Amino acid sequence: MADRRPQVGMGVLVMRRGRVLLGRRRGSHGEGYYAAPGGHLEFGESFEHAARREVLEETGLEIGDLRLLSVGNYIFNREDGERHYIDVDFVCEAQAGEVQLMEPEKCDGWDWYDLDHLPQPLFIVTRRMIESLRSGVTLNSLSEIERQ
Ligand code: IPR
Repeated sequence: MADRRPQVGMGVLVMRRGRVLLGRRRGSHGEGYYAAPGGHLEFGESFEHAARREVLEETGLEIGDLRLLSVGNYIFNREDGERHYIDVDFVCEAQAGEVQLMEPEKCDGWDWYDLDHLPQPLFIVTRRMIESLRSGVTLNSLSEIERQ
């Protein structure tokens, strides 16, 4: 079944003055969990284009140079079944400009958080991204599939 194949997700840890941009997800799996901006890689799209597009679409922010942060293999439980994602995640600095809530149906609101005072609960992908930021480890385990 083609629709049972994994999809490719993208996450971007956007930073400004040492703080990270997170928002509480709504209307999809991981509802109620705080997550970094991100979404699906579109057909024929580069990682860089997808990352810049998703951040702009969701927050109105332009971002600087991107650095690979983490890669993960995730399964999400939803009422309509499981979704399997390979997520490729980046970190960058925000460029000048105010953050805007561009997709209120997908997020309760964006805010900047100190790494020592992160909101809870964190979306599993975002938790992994922050762990990677702290540890420098891009891929935790070749054999593990993480679930939320
Ligand atoms: P969209 O494309 O709706 O922004 O996707 P998303 O935020 O549900 O993210 C999809 C990939 C994640 C959940 C691993």
